[in-house]
Amino acid sequence: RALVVGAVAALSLGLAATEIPRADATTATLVAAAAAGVEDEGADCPVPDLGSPASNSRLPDPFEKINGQRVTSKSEWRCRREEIKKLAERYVYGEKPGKPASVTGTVSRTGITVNVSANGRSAGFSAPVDLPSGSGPFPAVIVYGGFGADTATIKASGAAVISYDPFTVGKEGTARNNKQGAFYGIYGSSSSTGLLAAWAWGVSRIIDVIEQSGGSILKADATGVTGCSRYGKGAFTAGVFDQRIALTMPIESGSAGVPILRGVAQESGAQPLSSAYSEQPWLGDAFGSFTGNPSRLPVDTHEMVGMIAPRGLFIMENPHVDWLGAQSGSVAALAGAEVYKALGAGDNISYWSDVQDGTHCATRSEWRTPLQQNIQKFLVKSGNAAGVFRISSRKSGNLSQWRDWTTPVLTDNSPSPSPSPSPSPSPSGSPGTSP
Ligand code: MCU
Repeated sequence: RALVVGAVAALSLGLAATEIPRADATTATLVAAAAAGVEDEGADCPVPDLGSPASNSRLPDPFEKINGQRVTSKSEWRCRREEIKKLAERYVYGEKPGKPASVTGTVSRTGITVNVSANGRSAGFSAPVDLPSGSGPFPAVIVYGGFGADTATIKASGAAVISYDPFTVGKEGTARNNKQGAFYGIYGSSSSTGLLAAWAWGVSRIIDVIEQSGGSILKADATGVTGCSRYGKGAFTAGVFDQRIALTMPIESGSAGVPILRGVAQESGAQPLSSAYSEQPWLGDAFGSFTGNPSRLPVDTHEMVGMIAPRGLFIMENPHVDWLGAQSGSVAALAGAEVYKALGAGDNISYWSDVQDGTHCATRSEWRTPLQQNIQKFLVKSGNAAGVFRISSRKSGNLSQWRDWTTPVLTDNSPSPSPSPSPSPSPSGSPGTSP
């Protein structure tokens, strides 16, 4: 089970754990505040017909639009991101509906309640809150499940912990045609949306309630999300699909999480796609026709990483357990980091798999400092540490083997029919704009 075969060993050849500190601190400050005020900034973008998927054994080009043209400016990314979102929903996760007609609820110093009604149906769930010391209002980290996240460090860094039980929103252990939980109470037990998108929808509804609460206890613009293992898959998906989340921190997420889907399909010992699809209805029903041929997927998880850009992302992985596909995780991070770089936000993504303890979801001393730094930078907004890539030599992927595209140098603004001659050097509110 702990076998590392030829391919993996060869890729790791001669590589010690690498630490690549990122430069460009000024840009980081600008984009650190880049969490959007809305769940989906590109909701108004016209997305062409998604077409039918063509086979590609390498990672799809994140910068190539559905119409075949490449993105040339940062401002174009907003609508390219929306295309990726639609592809991700259609082929991987199933649809995550937007904010329902009615979302109400309460935020107290000890808990959050959420009540939703839509389609003539109602559902609700709640989540305990644990505040750090001080008077607040506080940023918060939504922690999926009850293990694997270092909640003591989260609180010591100044953020509240919201304990989210995703099973209240989408239960595990059901058949695909009989899904249960608050999400499926609204959208129907035969909804083709998988648990990960349903759980993400629940996170978005928690953020709706925080926004509506007036901000005296929890700040609405400083929400992070984390979780380990299946909850790492969930935390990643939540960050992908809600641009109000300022910091996404998936831990040891494995297949259906961060690792590229094309990669886990051939990484020795990694959880096969068919297994990830059938173990629980995590992914959308439509993914079922791709488990045997991920090359036909018109999207892969490096583009989900790109959907999180330029917001804070700290990917934590465990290279000691083959099942977790950490080599494919490193490729997702490296390829997704190309989107961050193109947006001038290369400093906002971190990846760390160089850890000693092989125990799945252990609390790890190696992650304490980067965890604290990410929370300070993106949630407390008091720090500006550079992102770090520390890829374990045990499971280090090779990006050049996986891509046939290059990273464009994006101009700041799209060519506009009527360019506005602005003398101001500071483009206000333009995410990812670098000086
Ligand atoms: C890594 O996450 C999962 C994995 O996909 C499953 O195959 C295994 O059963 O459980 C892992 C997990 O959630 O462990 C807590």
